[in-house]
Amino acid sequence: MPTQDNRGSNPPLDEVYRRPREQIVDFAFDESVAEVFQDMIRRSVPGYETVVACTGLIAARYLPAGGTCYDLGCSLGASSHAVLRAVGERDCRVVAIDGSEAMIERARALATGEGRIEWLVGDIRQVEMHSAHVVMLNFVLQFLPLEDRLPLLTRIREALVPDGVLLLAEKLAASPEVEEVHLDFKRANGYSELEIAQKRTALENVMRIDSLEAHDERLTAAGFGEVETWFRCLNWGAMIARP
Ligand code: GEK
Repeated sequence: MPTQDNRGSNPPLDEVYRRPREQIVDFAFDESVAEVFQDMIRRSVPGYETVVACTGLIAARYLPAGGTCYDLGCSLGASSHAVLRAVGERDCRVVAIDGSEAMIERARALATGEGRIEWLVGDIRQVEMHSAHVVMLNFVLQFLPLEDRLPLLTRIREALVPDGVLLLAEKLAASPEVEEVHLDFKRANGYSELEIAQKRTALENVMRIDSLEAHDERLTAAGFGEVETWFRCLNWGAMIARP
C-alpha cells in the first residue's frame, strides 16, 4: 500500500511572497495560496509528508467499514486521501471541511474518482459532527482564535464514538535555536530572506502557537483521557488523543 500522495505530483511553485510588497496584509487561504499550497506546505513544515502519511495509517486502525472520519481544515484533502489509501477498499466516509472555497474547489478537482469524500465549505467551529470514529485536525487549530480552541476540542470529544480518536498536528512553541533551525529548513528549501520575512509578517495576526504542555492541558480540559505525542520534528508535532 503506497503511503505517499501522487496527486498533483508536480504542483506549481510557491512564489506568493517572492517579490517585495509595499504592504503586507494578513495571510489568507485564497486562490493564490490554494494554487501553490502543496509546494508551500511541503517546503514550510518539516515532516509534513510523514505526518500526513502516518495520520492515514493511524486513522485506518480506528475506522471500521461504515465508519466516519472528519478532516477539519482539510485544505486540498491530503489527510483525507492518506486515510483512504490506508483503508484500501473499505467502505467508509470522510467528511472534509475547509473555510476556503478556493481550497475545496481545488480539492474536489484533485479527487476525481474518489467517491468516499464529502467536501464541504464551512467553518469548523460551526460544523455538525456526530458518531465520529476519527477526527483529524492537522495544522489548523493554530489558526483559530485562542478562545475558540477549547470549545472546538470539547465538541470533537463529544462527537467521538467511545473508541474514537482525535489526530492533531500543530506548530509548537520552541526555543529560539529550534525556531532558527526551522528557518534554516525554509532557506534550504529555497525560500529567500524576503519571502520568509514577508510571510512571517503576514502570519503575525493569524497564527498563534501553543506549547505542547498547553495542548496537553487543553485536551485534558476538553475531556480526553489519554494524550500521546507520536511525532516531533523541530517546532512541529503530532498528537493522538483518546477519550
Ligand atoms: C493538510 N489539514 O494538508 N474553518 C474551516 N477551515 C479553516 C478554519 C476555520 N475556522 N481556519 C482555518 N481553516 C491540511 C492543512 S492548512 C495548514 C491545513 C497551513 C483552514 C484554512 O482554510 C486552511 O486550508 C487550513 O485550515 C490550514 O494536512 O496552511 O499551515
